[in-house]
Amino acid sequence: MKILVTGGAGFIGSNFIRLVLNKHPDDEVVNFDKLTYAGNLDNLKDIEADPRYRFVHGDICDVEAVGNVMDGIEAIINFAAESHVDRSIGGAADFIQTDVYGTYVLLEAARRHEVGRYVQISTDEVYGSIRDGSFTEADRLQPSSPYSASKAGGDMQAMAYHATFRVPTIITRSSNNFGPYQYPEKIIPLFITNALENKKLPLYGDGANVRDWIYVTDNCEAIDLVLHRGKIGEIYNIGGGNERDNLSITRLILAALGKGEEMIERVPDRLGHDFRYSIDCSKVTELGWAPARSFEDGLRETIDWYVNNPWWWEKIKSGEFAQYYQQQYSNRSGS
Ligand code: NAD
Ligand code: TDX
Repeated sequence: MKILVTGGAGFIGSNFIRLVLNKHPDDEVVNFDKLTYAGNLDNLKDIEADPRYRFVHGDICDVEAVGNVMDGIEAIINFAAESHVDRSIGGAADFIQTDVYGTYVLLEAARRHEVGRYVQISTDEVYGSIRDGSFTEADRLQPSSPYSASKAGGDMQAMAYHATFRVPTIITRSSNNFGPYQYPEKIIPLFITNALENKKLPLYGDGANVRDWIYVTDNCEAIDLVLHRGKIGEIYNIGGGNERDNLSITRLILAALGKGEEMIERVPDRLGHDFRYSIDCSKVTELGWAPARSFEDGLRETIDWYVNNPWWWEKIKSGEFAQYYQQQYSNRSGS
């Protein structure tokens, strides 16, 4: 199969491309990525010479550029997005542009070129926060951040293109991913690398907010399964079944690195901070998927990866990220 992966230079997309090339010897992958601050070709260094892989620098909002890579494409997997909640609070325009309009451009390309499958990579955040119980795919969407509202807009376009034009869409909504190659603005890589640099770990609010964590390759396996065996027109929740509050994760990271709790700095809470995400994953489980990593093993492997690969994250943290973090941190400290 020849697959167009958009956003393949990011965290989950790069892990997905690696999985596809390893698992399916006959597959070819075109990685179409704008290389925003989060896109990084270092994520794919080990596979860039594979003859079944091709990188194309482009924006999913650019109709012509997308059209130019569609030749022979049998499936589109859309990972491309602005993905960080805090940045969406600082300004939502890029989120609406890429996550909604960009999705529309790809759906149009899928329609015109009659691709066999279109997989929209979405998030559990579209359901909003839930105090008790778990959301199923049939629950209504109640996004609370500009990021999750934009992702919900992309989902709605995918559903509409299936209903109206029979574009063969499938949506996956996963919980919080963690693992190698995650940009260090997200809590787990930020806290690991800050601890390694002897910098404080900025914990929002009281640290009681809960996320369900999934190791990135477990999500990639589920996406691969859904691509091949999922039912057209359906939505699949993909969660690790590892609900943890932020303070517990912070403590695990500090303990693993031999650091004390004085490294934690309580900072003002995120605006509109969702308290808890939880999804029911029966549908994808019935397809035959189960996560392979426990949270503890995945976290250990992730910490080891950041410890052993400073070449990857040190240049990120001294580049674009440094300015972003400075601004973010001074806003929160109120200074
Ligand atoms: P990421 O921010 O690491 O990577 C996003 C990638 O998309 C980057 O390579 C970037 O250059 C590219 N991109 C952004 N705008 C683009 C555009 N206009 N055209 C082409 N490429 C563009 O994100 P991630 O964490 O890998 O997330 C991938 C997808 O999974 C996103 O759609 C996100 O909403 C979703 N998701 C992420 C998580 C998570 O925990 N990280 C959880 C659930 C869902
Ligand atoms: O410095 C921090 N301190 C902190 O306490 C950061 C960056 C985060 N947090 C808290 C906020 C959240 O409760 O940690 C939790 C996780 O935050 P993020 O890593 O920013 O992830 P989240 O907001 O949950 O969203 C992530 O999961 C769902 C991804 O960024 C999304 O792309 C995905 O859809």
